[in-house]
Amino acid sequence: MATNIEVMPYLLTAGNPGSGKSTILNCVMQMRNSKLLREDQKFLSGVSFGSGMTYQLDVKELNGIVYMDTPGLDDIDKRKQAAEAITQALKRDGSYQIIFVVTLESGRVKPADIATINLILDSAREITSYGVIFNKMSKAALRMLDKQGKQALLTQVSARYRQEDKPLPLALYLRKYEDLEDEENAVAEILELEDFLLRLPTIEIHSQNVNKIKENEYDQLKDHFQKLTDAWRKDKELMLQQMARDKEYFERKTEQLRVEAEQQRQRDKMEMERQGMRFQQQMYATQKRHEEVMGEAKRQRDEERERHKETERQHRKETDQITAVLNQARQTIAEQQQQAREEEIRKAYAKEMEDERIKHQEELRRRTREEDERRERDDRERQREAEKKKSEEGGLLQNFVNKIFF
Ligand SMILES: Nc1nc2c(ncn2[C@@H]2O[C@H](COP(=O)(O)OP(=O)(O)OP(=O)(O)O)[C@@H](O)[C@H]2O)c(=O)[nH]1
Ligand SMILES: [Mg+2]
Repeated sequence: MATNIEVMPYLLTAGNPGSGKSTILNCVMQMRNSKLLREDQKFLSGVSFGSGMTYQLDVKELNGIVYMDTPGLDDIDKRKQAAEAITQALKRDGSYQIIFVVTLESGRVKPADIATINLILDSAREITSYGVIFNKMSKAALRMLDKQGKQALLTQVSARYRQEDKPLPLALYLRKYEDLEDEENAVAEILELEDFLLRLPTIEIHSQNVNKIKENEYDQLKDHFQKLTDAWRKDKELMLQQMARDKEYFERKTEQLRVEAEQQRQRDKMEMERQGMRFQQQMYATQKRHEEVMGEAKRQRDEERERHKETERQHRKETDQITAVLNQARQTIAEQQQQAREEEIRKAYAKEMEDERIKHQEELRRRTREEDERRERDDRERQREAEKKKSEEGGLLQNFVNKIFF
C-alpha cells in the first residue's frame, strides 16, 4: 500500500457509528465500477449493537482510488483505538477528499458529531475544505428544509471549539433509502453522490502536519457542544416564544382592527340607513309633489278639455244657428227666387196677356178695319150694286159677268 501513497488519491469517510460511512463508500465504489462488487471488495456495513461495526481503519483500493473507512469516536471502549486509526489514515501523505457523515436527532446535529469533526480538524490543520453528508433524512424533513434550515444545519455542524474562520463545508442532504434499511453491505444508486464528489475539493495532507487525535478531549467537547446545542435550542425556543408572542400580538391587533372595522362598518351602515331614510323621505316628498303637480296638470287638462267641449258646443250651436240662418236665408232666397220667378211668369203672362190684348186689339182693329173695309167695300159694292142695278138697266149682262169674275 505504501507504494500507492504518492500517486493515488484518498477518499476518507469519518463520523460516528451507524451514520452510514461504510454504506456510502460502497455506493461510491459500485457507482465507479462497471461490474458488481464482490463481497470482499466492499466495506463491512450493517447493524451493530453496542459499538460500531468499523472499529479500525478499513482500506479498499479500486480503480486507482484508495477508499478509507474510519471508525467513530463515540464508543468509549474503542475510542483510543478509533482515534489511532483515524490519525493513521490522515498520515498517508497525499491528496484527500474528506467526508464527514452525520445523522440528525430531532432535526439537530448531534453534539457527538460536532465533537468528532472538531477533533479530526484539530489534528490535521491542512483540512481546510471538506464535505458533510447529512444522511438518512426523512422525506418530510428534506421537504421542510428550506434554504434557512440548511444554513442552520451547516452552522451547527461547523461550530468550532477553537474560534477560527474556516470556510463552510460542502453539504449534501441525503434521504433515507428504504432498500438500505438494516441491510448488510447493501448498495444503492445514489445519483447525488457523483456530483457531490465532483464538487468536493481535494486537499493535500502531509503526515508531519498531522497530530495525534486528542480523543481524551472528546467527552469535554461533546459536553461543550451539548451546551451550545441546548443554548441554540433555548435560543430557538426563545425565538419561538417571541414568534408566538408576535403571533398573539398580531392576532390581537388583527382582532382589534377587525372589531374596529366592524364598528366602523356598523357606523357606516347606520349612516347609510339614515341617509337612506332621508333619501326615502325626500323621494316620498318629491313623489308627493310630483303627484300634486300631476293632479294639478290633470285638473287643468280636464278643465281645458271641458272648456274645449264647451267651446265646441258653443261653436256647434253657433254653427247650427248659422246653418239655420243660412237655411232661412236660403229659404228666403228660394222664396224670393220663387216670387221672382212667379213675378217673371206673372209679368210674362201679363206681357203675354198684353201682347194677346194688343194682338187682339190689333186683330180687332184689323177686323174692324177689315170690317170697315168690307163695309166700305160692301158699301161700295152696294153702291156699285146700286149703280149696277142702275146700270142693269144698262148693262145687266155686264154686271152679271162682273159678278162672276169678282
Ligand atoms: N434506510 C437507510 N438505511 C441506511 C442508509 N445508509 C445506511 N443505512 C443502514 O444503516 C446501518 C449502518 O450503516 P453503516 O454503513 O454500517 O454505518 P457506518 O457509519 O459504517 O457504521 P459503523 O461502521 O458502525 O461506524 C446499516 O444497516 C445500513 O444498511 C440509508 O440511506 N437508508
Ligand atoms: Mg462502517
